[in-house]
Amino acid sequence: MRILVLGGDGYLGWPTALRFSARGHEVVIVDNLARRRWHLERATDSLTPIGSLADRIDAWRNISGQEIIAHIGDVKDGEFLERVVGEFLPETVIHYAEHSSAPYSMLSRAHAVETQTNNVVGTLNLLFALREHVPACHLVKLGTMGEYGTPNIDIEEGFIEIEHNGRRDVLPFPKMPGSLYHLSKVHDSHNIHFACRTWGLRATDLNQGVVYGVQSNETALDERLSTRFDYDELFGTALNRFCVQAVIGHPLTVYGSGSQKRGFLNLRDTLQCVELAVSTPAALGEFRVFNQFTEQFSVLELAELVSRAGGALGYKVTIERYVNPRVEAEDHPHRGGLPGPVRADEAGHPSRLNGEGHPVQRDGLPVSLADTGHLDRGVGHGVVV
Ligand code: NAD
Ligand code: USQ
Repeated sequence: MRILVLGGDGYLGWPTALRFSARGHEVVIVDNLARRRWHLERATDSLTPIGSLADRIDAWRNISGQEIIAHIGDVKDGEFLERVVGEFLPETVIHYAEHSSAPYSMLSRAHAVETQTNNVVGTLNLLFALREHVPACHLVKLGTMGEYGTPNIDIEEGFIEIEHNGRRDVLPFPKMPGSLYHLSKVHDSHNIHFACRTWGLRATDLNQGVVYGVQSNETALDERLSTRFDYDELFGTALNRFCVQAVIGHPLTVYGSGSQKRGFLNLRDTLQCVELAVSTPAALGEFRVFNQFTEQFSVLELAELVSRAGGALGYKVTIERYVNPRVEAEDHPHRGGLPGPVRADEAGHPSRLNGEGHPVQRDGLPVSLADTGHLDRGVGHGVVV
């Protein structure tokens, strides 16, 4: 299959490109290397020593004999994207090419405008390129659980049946996200839904929880294939940060009461979710939504798990509560709603796609901590709270 991976130089995009290339698919990457620039601007960096995209692609060719083609360019540039789509004629597009940091989007007007422009314009350009050149192509888009916010009802997968004044309809689930980044993903979802309804495109929106972990089967083959792994306060996600903090002896930075809940999944499960979605595409005109995470924890529960797992590996782990730098609900019944396609085996939610998860408490967390432990020689600039 011809697969276009937008954002293929990123944390999730690079291991995704490797996975599909390893399976023998024809893979083309688009990335404008913005993520690397954002770290340069803030003097932060990936803990894993990632090479340039060209070096990583060379390493993959040497190791696997497979070729990945990369185009360096911006999906905000509609003509560039049309050219790539028109020439490659992808059968599947996996779209990760977005600004991915909620706290970054909340720093200032300029950061908010940058985040929303980047994400909404890039996705709109993609929808027009697909309509023009490959209307039957399956778009797999990374959405996010945070699009839903923290309502006081169960979160459904994308849609909810509503009865109002005696009539019923199935409508998009109401969304009240907690950051301007998450709002950009809501706008994307609406635009993609529109393109499916109106133009007959096909798309799967994967609302994933917070991803953690360092390795996939392919990145583990050779250090030169590593994906990025960040632990700074803007781009490092909670569990990845806690793993690094445990290893270097920094207190785990629990924001506020720590009672805010999130759904979590291992990087290996992100790849499995994406593979499942790609191998069973949406129908023409269909906009599918899947909520994806293996388990749900409060941030404090998560810190306690890391503390126990770290202790078992010989690390002395402490937990500290910090004034929450984010404006977010801390006491709410749900965040993840019902676990989706790849989940801990005890969860009983029926789903159209099913997979084997790596639960945090089983193999996910200890493996992730051990992987992080191997990297501790690289922690050079501390963990910013
Ligand atoms: P990332 O920043 O590592 O990856 C995004 C990649 O896209 C980067 O390489 C960046 O350079 C590129 N990019 C950004 N804007 C671009 C543009 N305009 N043109 C071309 N390339 C561009 O982030 P990630 O953690 O891999 O997240 C990827 C996607 O998955 C994002 O859409 C994010 O919202 C979503 N997501 C991430 C997580 C998570 O926990 N990491 C969870 C749920 C959803
Ligand atoms: N948190 C802490 N301490 C920390 C870091 C975070 O307590 O050191 C808390 C935050 O306050 C928040 C929760 O942990 O309540 C999650 O924060 P996060 O930084 O791990 O994740 P978030 O900002 O929500 O964003 C990440 C990814 C984003 C993705 C999202 C999935 O960066 O790309 O969309 O997870 S979700 O949260 O389900 O929407």
